[in-house]
Amino acid sequence: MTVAISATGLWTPSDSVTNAELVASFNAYVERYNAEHADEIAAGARQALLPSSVEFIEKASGIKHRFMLDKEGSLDVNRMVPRIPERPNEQLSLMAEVSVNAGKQALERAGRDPGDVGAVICTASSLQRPYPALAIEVQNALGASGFGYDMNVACSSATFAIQNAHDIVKSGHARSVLVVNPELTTGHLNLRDRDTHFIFGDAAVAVLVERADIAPKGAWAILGTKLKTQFSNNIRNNFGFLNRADEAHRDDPDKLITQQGRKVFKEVVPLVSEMILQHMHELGLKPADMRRLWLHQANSNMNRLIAERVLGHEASQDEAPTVLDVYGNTAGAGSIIAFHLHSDDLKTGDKGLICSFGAGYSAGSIFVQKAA
Ligand code: CO8
Repeated sequence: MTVAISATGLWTPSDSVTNAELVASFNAYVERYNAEHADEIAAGARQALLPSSVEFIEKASGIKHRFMLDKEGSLDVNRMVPRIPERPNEQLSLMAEVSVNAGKQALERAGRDPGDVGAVICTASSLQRPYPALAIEVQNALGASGFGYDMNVACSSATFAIQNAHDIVKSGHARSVLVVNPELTTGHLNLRDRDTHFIFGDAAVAVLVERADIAPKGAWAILGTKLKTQFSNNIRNNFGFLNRADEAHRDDPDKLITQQGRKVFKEVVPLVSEMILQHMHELGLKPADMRRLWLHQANSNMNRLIAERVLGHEASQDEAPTVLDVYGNTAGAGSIIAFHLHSDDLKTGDKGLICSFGAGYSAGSIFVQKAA
């Protein structure tokens, strides 16, 4: 039985932040920090902080802009953390709310009622709480049947969940599975860290995975899925429920995302390109068969190199679209945003690849073909 991606949905916050705005806030913080510690810095007892720059960010990452849940709190130099008031338990939680927004859009685009959905998977690089599972809250809010569960594979959260959904449909546990991937990354971003403050943005996506024989016209048949992991500490976040048991380190910077960006770049490019080429070979596909690559959106230079290694030539924006300039890195949601925004123009029979890569390391590839 063939399994298909019937439709996708996308939710973005209304707050929009340019590099210039982000850098102005960061540099104001640096100036204040250096002034406050001027004596120690002059005595060599403390290192001065260095300013950030718009030119560096654009050249090193390709990011020009991102959407954020709360611009005011994130840019306020006295705070530099989004302001997100807690909600009472009776109210839909924030991650469930943005998931429902993206999920409803995917269902509408597929012409599907929520009651047709037999399972919900909520997948994200950071989950709002351990339990009850957000997926079950989303299932309840939508009025879907069956079951729901949460999972987390950092930037590969969406592709790993699509593979789970594919297997659920294939084995007959459900005919329609809704994958929701709410990425509220700015909640776990250290806006005082020069190396990472510019990288992430907020968004939520949804992917409806169904039996191909019930999928709507123009759905995407899944030709094959492949997942790979290889342990690395180069992207790490030590936030967790045991933090409260060691008060001395509870609020250290490693309880937010930290990364060795250079090392990640060098190690992940060959890992992912080789994985894609091997998967392509296993499916009997050739680079020339690929109409489009929807790659993870972490860094434009990284995507350029991976696309070139896969296709055998430098890829155009049409062959490997980038959404980094507008969205920044939205963790698991990046490749799905690229697919959501840049797939309607493809024709019946066209083949493409959705591919994610990130912390773990983790990588997921999903080859698809547009159905009639
Ligand atoms: N402004 C100005 N200069 C800067 C800045 C800045 N903001 N930051 C660094 N520099 C300087 C450095 O000090 C350095 O100076 P020098 O040469 O004098 O030492 C110089 O610029 C070069 O620095 P780098 O070598 O660090 O710069 P790179 O060219 O490597 O670019 C990047 C840095 C953009 C981070 C790049 O390495 C990169 O994108 N790497 C890939 C990272 C990646 O793919 N990460 C995946 C993350 S996604 C994931 O899985 C996480 C999921 C969790 C999401 C939720 C989190 C919130």
